Amino acid sequence: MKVGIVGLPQVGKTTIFSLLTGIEADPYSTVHQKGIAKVYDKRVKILSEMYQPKKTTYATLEFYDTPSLIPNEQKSRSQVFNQVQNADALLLILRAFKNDSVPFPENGETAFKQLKITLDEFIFRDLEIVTNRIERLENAKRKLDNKEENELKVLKHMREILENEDFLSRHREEFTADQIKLVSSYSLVTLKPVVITVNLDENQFSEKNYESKTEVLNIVKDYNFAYIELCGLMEKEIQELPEEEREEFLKDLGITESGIERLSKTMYEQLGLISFFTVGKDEVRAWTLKKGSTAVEAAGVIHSDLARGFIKAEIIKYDDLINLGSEKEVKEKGLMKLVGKEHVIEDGDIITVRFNV
Ligand SMILES: Nc1nc2c(ncn2[C@@H]2O[C@H](COP(=O)(O)OP(=O)(O)OP(=O)(O)O)[C@@H](O)[C@H]2O)c(=O)[nH]1
Ligand SMILES: [Mg+2]
Repeated sequence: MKVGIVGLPQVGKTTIFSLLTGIEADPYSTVHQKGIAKVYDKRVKILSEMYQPKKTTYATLEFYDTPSLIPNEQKSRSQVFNQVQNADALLLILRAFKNDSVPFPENGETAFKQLKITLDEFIFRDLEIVTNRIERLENAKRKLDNKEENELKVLKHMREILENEDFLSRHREEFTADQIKLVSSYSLVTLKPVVITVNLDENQFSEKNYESKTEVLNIVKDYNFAYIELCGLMEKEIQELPEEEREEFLKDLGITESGIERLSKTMYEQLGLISFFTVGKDEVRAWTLKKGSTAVEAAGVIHSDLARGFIKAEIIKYDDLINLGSEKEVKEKGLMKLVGKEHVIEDGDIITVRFNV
């Protein structure tokens, strides 16, 4: 899964990118990077303690940092959005933290103002693309085929929505899945899942409040965005702690999970993803799957050979394993299920695929 980090100048994009990926990014560098973030999941750690495998592998998300999005500058807009074209979701960073040495974005001295400005940029970007394509189709010096005629119709409908300064995702039900497919190569940004991430300072974090929060939350609800608050600097401190001290530190702050853990979870929810596990002496591993996927699809995520030669899958529930203490107990209680290809996998399933080579 690929996630693009976008936002106005100096809101903390690179700081959050570094936190997520552990890549020490140079904030003055003009080269923008991608990096892999581990999806923290306590269950993986617990399974690993149980099986003592040679290797423990967490699920991952891929993040892309982008340059400052400068309002009303077409060049900046293309530069930023071209970098996140293939992203499955966007992390939109808003700045609330106070820091006298870092200026707020122009006209964006509250998180809400930044949000409005950024959403407009999303809309301009899609409007540009949709309008260009409409012109190209209309000026074609030949008769359009059926598919192109359909596409033109879809694009015109989309243009109308965007001209009303609205997000396409808010009108999703006005289009069929096939219609959306017709325009999928344009990677329209107002159709992508969005996670609003507000970067707070320590005071705001402990007060759970910042200026314009109510307005931000109204938009989040209205647009069906996911939402998370982070304190960039505090996260850095948490990350630098040895693992044993982390939990204690979080407890002192009155929270149970670091921002990065919450962010992974939010990302998973917004993207409709679940985790399943494979366990054994060699490796304990978490895998990512779209909600509603079947056993054979899960097998395919592990290896295409497992999907091709799929016979059955053994499934035990993570909770059963933890409650009963061992695979043996789970089997004796009859809680291991043997399932076929079409069985729908649930979050926390531990899977062993039986297959023909
Ligand atoms: N006090 C405080 N400062 C922060 C926080 N996060 C980032 N900063 C500072 O804000 C400045 C900008 O942070 P960056 O992460 O470089 O922001 P950016 O959005 O990547 O900036 P551009 O790429 O130039 O648009 C840096 O000087 C950071 O040290 C925070 O949570 N608290
Ligand atoms: Mg940056």
